[in-house]
Amino acid sequence: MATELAGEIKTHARQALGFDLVGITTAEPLPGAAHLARWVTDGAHGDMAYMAETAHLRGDPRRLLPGARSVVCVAMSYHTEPEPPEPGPGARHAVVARYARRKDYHTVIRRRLVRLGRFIGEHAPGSRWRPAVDTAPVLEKELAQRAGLGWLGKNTCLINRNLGSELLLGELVTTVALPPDEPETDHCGSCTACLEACPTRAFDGPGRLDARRCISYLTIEHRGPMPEVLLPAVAPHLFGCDICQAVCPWNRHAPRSCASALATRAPLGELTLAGLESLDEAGWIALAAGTPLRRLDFPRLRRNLAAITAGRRAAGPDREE
Ligand code: B12
Ligand code: SF4
Ligand code: SF4
Repeated sequence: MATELAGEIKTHARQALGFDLVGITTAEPLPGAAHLARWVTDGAHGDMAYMAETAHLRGDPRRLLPGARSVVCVAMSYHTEPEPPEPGPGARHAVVARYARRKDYHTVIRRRLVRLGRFIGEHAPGSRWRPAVDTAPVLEKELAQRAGLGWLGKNTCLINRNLGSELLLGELVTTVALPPDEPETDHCGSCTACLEACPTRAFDGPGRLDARRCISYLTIEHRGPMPEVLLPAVAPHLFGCDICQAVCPWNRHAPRSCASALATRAPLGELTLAGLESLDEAGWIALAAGTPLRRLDFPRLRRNLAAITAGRRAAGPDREE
C-alpha cells in the first residue's frame, strides 16, 4: 500500500507537476546537524542571523511538522542556456547568478508542492503535510542526498549524476510513512576544480564553505560594507556567483532544462553597469519584481554597484574600460 502510494506520488510529481527529480527519505534527524552547529560556532554564517537562530531546528524535519514520518524531496533544473564566458573585472556587464535570471523559484516550487500535498491528502485521508522551499529551517541538501537525488559536492552543492548541480530544491514533509529511497553516494573523486576556482578562497576544505568570503553571501545576504580586500574578486558580480558550479565537470554534459516556468528573462542575463547605474528605486523594483533579485533592496543594489566600481579600480587601470 505504502509502496504503491510512493510510486504514485513520484509519477504525479514528475508527470503532472513537472519536477525533474523526486525521491523519498524518512523524517529522522540528519547527522549533518553537528557540522551546522560547528559552522555557526565558527561564525562562518557571517550576519545570516537566521542561520544561528534556527540551527537547533534544521537537523530534524519533525520540528517542521510534528508527527512527520517522511520527506518527499524534489528538484527543478535551471540549466537552461549555455554558460556564457565569465566576464573579467573590466566587463561592462554586471553578472547575475543563473538561478536569479528567471522567475522566483520559491513561488514556482511552493505552488507545485502544495498541489503534491493535496494529492497525498486525497490518497491518505487525515494525513498532514507541509511544504518547504529554501526559507524553512531544514537542511535541504542533506535531505535530498538521503532521498537519492544527488550527493553534496566539495563545493557544498547537491549534484545529480545526470542533471548536474543547477538544481533548486524543495520538500514536502508528511505524516504518511513511505518507503525511503537509497541515499546517493559521493562522485567527486579526486577532483578539486571548484576549490581551486573560487576567486575569494571561500572554501576552508572540501565541503566546508566560509560564507563570509563567498561572493554569493556578500552580494545577496550581507548587510554591511564589503571587505575591501575581496572587492577585486567580487567585481563584476552583482548578485550571487556560479563559478564553483561552472567549473564542475558534472555540469558540462548535463541536459538543458525545458522547464518553461524557469525560462530565462531576457534582460536579466545582460544587465549593463551603465543601465543599472541609471536606475532609480522604482526602476529597480520593477526590474527585480517576481525574480530572486527582489531580495536586494535599492540601498544594497547601490552598494553592490559601488563594490564593482571599486573592485575594477583596485584590479588595475588596464581592467577598467
Ligand atoms: C545559507 C545558504 C546559503 C549561504 C551558505 C551556503 C552553504 N553552502 O551553506 C550562501 C549565501 C553562501 C549561499 C549560496 C548559494 N546558494 Co544557498 N542556501 C542556503 C540555505 C538557506 C541553508 C544552507 C545551509 O544549511 N548551510 C549550512 C552549512 C553548514 O551547510 P553546508 O555547507 O551545506 O554543509 C553541509 C554538508 O556539506 C556537511 N558539512 C559541513 N561541514 C562539513 C565538514 C565535514 C568535515 C564534513 C564531512 C561534512 C560537512 O554538513 C552540512 C549540513 O548538511 C539553503 C536552503 C536550505 N534551507 O537548506 C540554500 C541553498 C543551499 N542554496 C542554494 C543555491 C542555489 C545557492 C547558490 C548556488 C546561489 C548562487 N548562484 O549564488 C550559492 C551556492 C554557493 C555554494 N557553493 O554553496 C540551493 C542549492 C541547490 C543545490 N543544487 O545544492 C539551496 C538548497 C536553496 C534551494 N532551495 O534550492 N546559500
Ligand atoms: S559561489 Fe563563488 S565565491 Fe562562493 S564559494 Fe562558489 S566560487 Fe567561491
Ligand atoms: S568541481 Fe569537482 S570536486 Fe567540485 S563539486 Fe564538482 S566534481 Fe566535486
